[in-house]
Amino acid sequence: MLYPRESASRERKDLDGLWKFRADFSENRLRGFEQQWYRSPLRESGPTLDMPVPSSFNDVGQDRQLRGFVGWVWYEREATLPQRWTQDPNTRVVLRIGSAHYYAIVWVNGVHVAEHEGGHLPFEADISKLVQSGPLSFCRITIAVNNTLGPHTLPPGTILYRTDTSMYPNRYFVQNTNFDFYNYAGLHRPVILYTTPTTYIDDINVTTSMDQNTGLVHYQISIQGSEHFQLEVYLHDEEGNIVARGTGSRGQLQVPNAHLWWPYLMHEHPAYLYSLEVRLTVQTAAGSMSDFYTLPVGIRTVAVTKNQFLINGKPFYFHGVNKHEDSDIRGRGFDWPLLMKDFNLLLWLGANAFRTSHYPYAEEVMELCDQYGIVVIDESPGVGIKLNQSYNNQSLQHHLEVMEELVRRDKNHPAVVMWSVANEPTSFLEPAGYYFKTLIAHTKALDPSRPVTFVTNSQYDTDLGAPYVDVICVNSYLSWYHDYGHLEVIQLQLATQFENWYRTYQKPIIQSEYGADAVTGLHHDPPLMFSEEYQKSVLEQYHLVLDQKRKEYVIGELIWNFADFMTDQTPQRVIGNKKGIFTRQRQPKGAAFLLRERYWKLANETGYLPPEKPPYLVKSPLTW
Ligand code: GCB
Repeated sequence: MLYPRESASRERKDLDGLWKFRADFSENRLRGFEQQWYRSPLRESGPTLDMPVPSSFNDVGQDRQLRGFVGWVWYEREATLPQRWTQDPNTRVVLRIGSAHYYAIVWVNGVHVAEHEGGHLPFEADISKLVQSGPLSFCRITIAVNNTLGPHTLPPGTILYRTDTSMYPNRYFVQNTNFDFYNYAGLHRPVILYTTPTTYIDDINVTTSMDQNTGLVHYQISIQGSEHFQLEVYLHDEEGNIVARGTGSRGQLQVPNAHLWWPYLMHEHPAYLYSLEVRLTVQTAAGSMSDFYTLPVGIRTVAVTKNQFLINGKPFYFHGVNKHEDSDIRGRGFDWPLLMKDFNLLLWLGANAFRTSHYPYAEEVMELCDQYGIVVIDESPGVGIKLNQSYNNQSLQHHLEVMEELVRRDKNHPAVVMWSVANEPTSFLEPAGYYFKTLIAHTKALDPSRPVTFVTNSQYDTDLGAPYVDVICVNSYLSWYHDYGHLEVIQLQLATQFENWYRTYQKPIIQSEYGADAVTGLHHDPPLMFSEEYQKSVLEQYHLVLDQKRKEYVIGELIWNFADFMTDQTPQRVIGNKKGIFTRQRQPKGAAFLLRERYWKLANETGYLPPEKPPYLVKSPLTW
């Protein structure tokens, strides 16, 4: 699925801003459907709130009930359309929702146009007929969103009905989940309208390889709307020069002396991006019609050996973070200032990679990773898969579809070097073997160019999914969730962990999570749990072992977590998870400085890098 870019043939209208909003507090949560709230403006069926989009609805207001609301919420907004969108029969008008968590139903002018399951991937509806059928130059968009998670959703959840009326009110229920982040909900990413001609470039698939110094760009373009068309493709370098050209819907472009796409800190000119300009021409009875789309292309290769991860044939060591899409007030809502702050912090830190724990991130994030050279392990929302029933056919089928949507969306990003199909499933349960075998094979079939993994916290000798992954990604919280306070056991336990996994599988290993909570500003020396000193000490102990094993087969370390983030309320969480090396407001804890020293040292040691840190030597991202 192509990211909606403007071009000479495509326009885009952003619908960000305040939408009308109502949560359906009726007992069965179905009043909105019973009364058909989509039929007429929302204000006519009852009171509404103003709700910002994109944003989670949870933390914007002062209402505790709305914060924890489970069920259907209704969004509505009217959009005025340019006349040519509604009058020109050769224009196709598309409504695109970047992410609606979790299940969404969409109406335009009261007519059902789309339904989508899954909170982290975009979906769209062709609404041309609806907006071109009458004299109206505006349309009313209604989106009902349900955040309920069940045994077969991704992530899974359970609704617990509390029936003891001596303890709970009538029909009382709570949403339970098996993951450690708040189930924020709403319209989390931009909602837009865009146009294409009625015959249009529907999708482009690009893979790249190298033959000596010549870059090879293999492309495949799919067209909708007509079978008779001409296609021209032009590959531009960063200066705008055309370096290769082709025709037809598939082919191979050759780029002599190609500039490769290198990760941040691996090359003095990281993240080199070419632009693939695609021009479609169709002859119609009314004359000729054109569509134009330009896709950024990074030429790079990825390969895995039994103890290395190779990018462009050179060993790559992941030194980075795990993130969340999470911040004050907006919850999981997309926000440009926050995004830039996060990227500036990654550059400052010397991080060359992150994992999209535990769900796909916004497309704008992936674009920035391409532009800055931040390598991505792209994870599906397969988190919290714990119960036996979450391995059944219905769950598997949905998981396969989610991987299809994810690969379709992110396949062209050079920054994405590996897919992660899940995080910490109960992969020792009997049905997990077939489940992960099928899921990983399917993902590889969708994209043979990238390795596939899932992140495990099971034991090396009982994990039934590990045989199918290309890279072992293992999480451990030594001296945190057990052996509390005993920093002295970390080195031995970590070395044992690595040796067991490597001996069993002979595959490269990433320490995909490790860390400790630290309440910012809380100090104690000698270090005690929850102090900044303890967090640093845990990291230091891990680093001693990582420094030995990275000479053998450990190919990366990703701290848990980049920043503090919101979770459900539990006795273990003090307004969220505090394992961030930055606070939720993105201010550094002591551990951030420790990691900064380490990451720059690692980059220096591997010899790729100018010896100074930003902002002095690295080009300001704003000029890239
Ligand atoms: C994990 C999970 C992550 C949690 C983290 C923690 O293993 O993958 O989602 O937040 O541990 O802090 O407990």
